[in-house]
Formats: sequence, structure tokens, C-alpha cells
Amino acid sequence: MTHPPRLNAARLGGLPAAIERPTYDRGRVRSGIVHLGIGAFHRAHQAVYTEDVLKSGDLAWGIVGASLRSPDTRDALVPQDSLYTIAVRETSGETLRVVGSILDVVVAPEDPEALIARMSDPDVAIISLTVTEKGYCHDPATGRLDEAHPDVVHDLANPQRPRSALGFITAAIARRRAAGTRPFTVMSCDNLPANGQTLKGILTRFADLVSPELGRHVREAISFPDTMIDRIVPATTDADRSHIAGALGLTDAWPIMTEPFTQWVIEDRFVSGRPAWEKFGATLVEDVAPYEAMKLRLLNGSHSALSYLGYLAGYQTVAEAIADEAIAAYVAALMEDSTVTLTLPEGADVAGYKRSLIERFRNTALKHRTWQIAMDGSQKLPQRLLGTIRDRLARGLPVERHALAVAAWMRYVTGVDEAGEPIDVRDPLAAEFRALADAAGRDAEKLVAALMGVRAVFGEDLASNATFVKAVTAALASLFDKGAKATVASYG
Ligand code: CS2
Repeated sequence: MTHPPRLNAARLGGLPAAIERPTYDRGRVRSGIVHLGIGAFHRAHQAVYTEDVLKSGDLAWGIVGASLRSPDTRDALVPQDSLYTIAVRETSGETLRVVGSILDVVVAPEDPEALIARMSDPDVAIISLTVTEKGYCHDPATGRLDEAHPDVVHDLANPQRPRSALGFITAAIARRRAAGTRPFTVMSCDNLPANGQTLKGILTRFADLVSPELGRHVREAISFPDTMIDRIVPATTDADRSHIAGALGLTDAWPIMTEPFTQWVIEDRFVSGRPAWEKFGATLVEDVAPYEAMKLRLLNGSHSALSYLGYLAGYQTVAEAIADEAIAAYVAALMEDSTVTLTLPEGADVAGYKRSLIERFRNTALKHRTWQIAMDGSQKLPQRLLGTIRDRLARGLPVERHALAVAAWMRYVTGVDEAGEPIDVRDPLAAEFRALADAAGRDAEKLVAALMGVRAVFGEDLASNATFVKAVTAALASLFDKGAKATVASYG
């Protein structure tokens, strides 16, 4: 098969007229942002808001992307001048746009010094991150730095050759401070509760371990806005690549597939300025917490429940799972149960929000795999499900539906599906879960006791809460006996 020529700056003019593209002079754009974790989510979200800022004529905010692990994104993007396509898909059709806000991509492990140098450039005012939950090297149950994490241990011993986001940010802060360069803002765009404040706590502790003066400097000079970020971005497939090549007449090695919906709520706390993202749809507020709890508990909580139950029931994608009316009814009821725990943003139409979530999940043009969302459950459960469970228990409310989602996660991490086939469980604690599951066998009571003993996920309180333990055990026993489809039907 012959491929069409590669997308690049020189070929932009030949794109079909309907495809939006950069209209500003990319050669004049300065690098105001270094983004750590240049994955699909960033390219569908922050990079697009920033593209609109550049198009409006403010050229101070180009993005240098960094991969903290693999060279794949750099290898895909740099040969095409870091340009890429975003395909906004809905059941009725698709809109394409070529984005130019990313100027360059660097691969941290190949040359850690080069990344520290980029981050220390005086033009840089913001370091942003999408490194996923596990990239924070923290204890998910408490939100504190995990000082025994191998990357933390490594980075404290090798401050000039770090591996983790924490190590790179700290090295750049120290270097800028020594050079008298203005401080930057550190903006987390991951799905963590109070992501800015949580990162501040983790990073300050890390810097304190480097030196108390550096810790003080981080506390006083660096700002960490909280953000709520929302857009569904399934992993790109080879079928997507061929489809985009056909539409562009050019090969894009890594186009991004996403939905029309996009939302960004940002705490306005930037020590060295920021792009006017609010002109292009972002909401700047003083307190992100109500938006974030609503999104994490309703969208992501439902997503995790759908992914474990859906996977076990044999559904490949979220759209397939939610098309099962028993699952749809369960998810709607789960969201109702979560809603009472929320302090809503002023003027929020929560009923409309929940309806729109179900619609978004039903988008059949997005092939969002249940397996993709099921990844890293140990890092996701606390903020998506367990916080809601704690709040309901404290009010004496039943927790059966949320317990079913937790039980489905437990059933999933046993690593064997309902047909006896292996499940490729991706999680930093996957091996530990598998060993606990193998020892417990199909005994729900034993498995619940073993997994709830993992304090990094469940904390100190939940394992000794009889109401919760009983609810999870009953749900898990039913999942083992009757399977996910039959079980979910009795929880709607
Ligand atoms: C998903 C999220 O993979 C997951 O865990 O729940 O990536 C989700 O699609 C986004 O948070 C939506 O904004």
C-alpha cells in the first residue's frame, strides 16, 4: 500500500479548503508553555484552546511538548513540523482541523538536560502537565508524596538527571531561581481532586527533601492553579490513521479523535501571566472545586463503573455498554446517588449535565474502549467512587450501587474474564492485585478483605466499615455467580 506524502508546514496550503489550519506565522511564535506528558488528551484540549489564542495574534504562547517516557509522539510529530489533525466526531459526522500550537517535542529520557534547559527559558511562563494519575508519584488515598516511589528515590539522588515530572519541575525551579529568572506557574490538567493544591503539596514536599530553602521558594514563588478539564479522547487506531490520510490527502502519523464537547475551568492564579484562554471557551474562576467534584464523581465515576461492568459484560466500547438498557439505567441511578454528595457550582443545571453525559457516552462515532478507561483503577477509584461512598456512609445513605462499581473493579483485576479468558490488566499495582486474587480464589469475602487491605487505594477507614464491606461482598459474589449482565440488571 502506498501512503500519501507526510503532513508538514510546506503542504498546509494544499489541504482541502474545509479543513481549518494555522493562519499565523509559526516562525514568530515564542515558547511560553512547556507541557509534560504530550499525549492525546493534551492535543485535544489545552493545545486547541492555545491554538485559538495564537490565531488571535498573541504569539507568546507556543507549546514545547515533552514525553517523559517513550519517543513515539516525537517520532510521529517532529517529521511533520509538530502539526497534527484533530477529528471532532459525532454520530452525524466529523470536522477536521490541523493544529499548530505545538512547536516541538522533546523526549526526556534521551536528554534530561535538554528538557530542564527548555523549562528554564525565560520566555516560559507556564509548565503544564497531563501525566495521568500515576505520574504524580503519590499515594492516591491520601494525596501525599510517595517517598518510597522508585522515581522519587531516583530523582532525589540524581537531581540533574530526573525521570519524573516532579524531578524535572524541581530542577527547573532551582535553576531559574539561581539564574534570577522569573518563576513559572505549574498547572496540572489531570483528573485529580484539587489537582493544583494536590500537586503543590507533593512538589513542596519533594523540594523540601532537596533543601528546605528550595521548599520555601516553591511554597512562596510558584503558583499551582486548580483546573477541571473535560473532553473524551479515545486512543487513535490504525483505522483512524487511514481514514484521516484519505480525508487530508496527506499522512498524519498521529491524528487525534475526540468529541464536540469540551470544557475547561481554571483557577485564575498565574504568577507570570497566561494566554487569554477565556476568550476561547475556558472559564476562569476563583474556586474550581465544585466543578471538579461534579465532573470527577459524575463523569469519571460513571466512566469507571461502565468500563469494569461493560468489559465484564463483553462490551468493547462505552457506546456499546450504554446501549445495554440495564447498564444505562444503572449508570443513571448511580449518578443520582452521587449527586447528593455534591456542592454544585453556582447556577449549575445538574440534571442537564447528567443528561448530556449519557448523550456523550452514547456517541457511537467514538470508539472509546472500556479497556482503556479500566486502566490504572488503583489511581482512579479514590476520587471517582470512594469519596462519594465515604460521603454517603457519613450521611447514613445506602452505598449498594457504588459498591457494585468497586466490586466490578475487583472482579476485573483478578485478570480472568467471565469466559475464562485473560484480561490484560494495566495498573501500577496489577501484579499485587493478581497475587491477592489468586490466593483468594472465587471466594468473594476473602477477595474483598484482601483488596481492601491495599491502603494506597482504600485508606484506613473503608476496610473496617461493615456496611461498605457487606455491600461490596454481596455485589462481588453476584458477579462471580451470575455475571455482570445479570447483576447490573438488579442494581438499576
Ligand atoms: C476516562 C477519562 O480514561 C479515563 O479514565 O474516564 O479519560 C475521561 O474520558 C476524561 O476525563 C473526560 O474528560
